[in-house]
Amino acid sequence: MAIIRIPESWEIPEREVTSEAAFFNRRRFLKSLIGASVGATILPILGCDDSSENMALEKTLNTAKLKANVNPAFSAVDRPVTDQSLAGQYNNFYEFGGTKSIWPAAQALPTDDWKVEVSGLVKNPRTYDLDDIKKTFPLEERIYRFRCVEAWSMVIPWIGFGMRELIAAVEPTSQAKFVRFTSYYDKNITTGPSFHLGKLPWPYTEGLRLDEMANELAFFAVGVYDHILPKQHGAPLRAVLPWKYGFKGAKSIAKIEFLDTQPATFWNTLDSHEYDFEANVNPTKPHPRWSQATEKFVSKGPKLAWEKRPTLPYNGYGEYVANLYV
Ligand SMILES: Nc1nc2c(c(=O)[nH]1)N[C@H]1C(S)=C(S)[C@@H](COP(=O)(O)O)O[C@H]1N2
Ligand SMILES: [Mo]
Repeated sequence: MAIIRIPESWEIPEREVTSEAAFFNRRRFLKSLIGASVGATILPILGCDDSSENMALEKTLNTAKLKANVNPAFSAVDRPVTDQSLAGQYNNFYEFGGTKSIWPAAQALPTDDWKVEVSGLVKNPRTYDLDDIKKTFPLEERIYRFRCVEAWSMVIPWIGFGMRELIAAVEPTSQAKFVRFTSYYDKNITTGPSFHLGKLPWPYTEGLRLDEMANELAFFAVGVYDHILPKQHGAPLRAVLPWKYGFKGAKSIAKIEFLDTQPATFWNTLDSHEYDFEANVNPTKPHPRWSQATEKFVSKGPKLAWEKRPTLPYNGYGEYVANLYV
């Protein structure tokens, strides 16, 4: 069946992927990343080769160490953990561009003195800095399956804490029925993909029902692969909701608000047919433009390679969450 459709203004045109200016800026950027520690002499005069690009990538992933005991309930899944450098070079973070290769651009995210405001319908509103978060909430590691709505998947070892711990600390009032996460946004830094400058409903927002947020699986990550979150993964705090499509997991969260009505969210505002608010992983419910019955799994490196796998209802987490949707 061939469907001819007119791309929306915010979709990625071919030129975005191969833009010459972007390519050369990237090279310059990669050089500046490596230059400081290694010295420019090893770089070929004309730009970066494969190995220097790998070194630049490794540098972005080599953030401060962060160790936490693995939660035995989430210590393994039915497939291998995705290689750290694959997960760190294939990302979605539209604030930094419309391709998967946003890791160099994402290094512009300013994470020093990060504050997270928790407000709205709560008894104890509070602004946390990252030290407060690490001191207040017991950190643990969880190995979770990760499924993007675009039908690729990974397995990621996150470090963080259950969202229910935050609920217990701030005590939502009886009027609170939803939560909204708002990602960092500064139009001079998070410049987005060039093709739709000014047209997207920034800042990136996402949301949950309060009972979804209180589920055991709902998680805030501050680390991954035994390090604090690299910027491309949404440093310093991002949401991880393994039974939902990846877009629900807002990165670089600056604000968490408890609300009495369902909030408008970024992708849902752009196209409610393609990106519903609930967004539970469901192999029997196709995306309007592709099937969700299978996925391309990114496993072991060193190079990006895809393995076809069946997609599981609720991404394999039905025993924890199916009762939320009866
Ligand atoms: N702020 C923000 N959060 C975001 C996104 C984004 O573009 N901006 N992309 C989402 C999507 S579509 C996915 S698949 C995941 C990707 O997370 P990862 O790059 O750490 O794998 O982040 C989600 N969170
Ligand atoms: Mo995604």
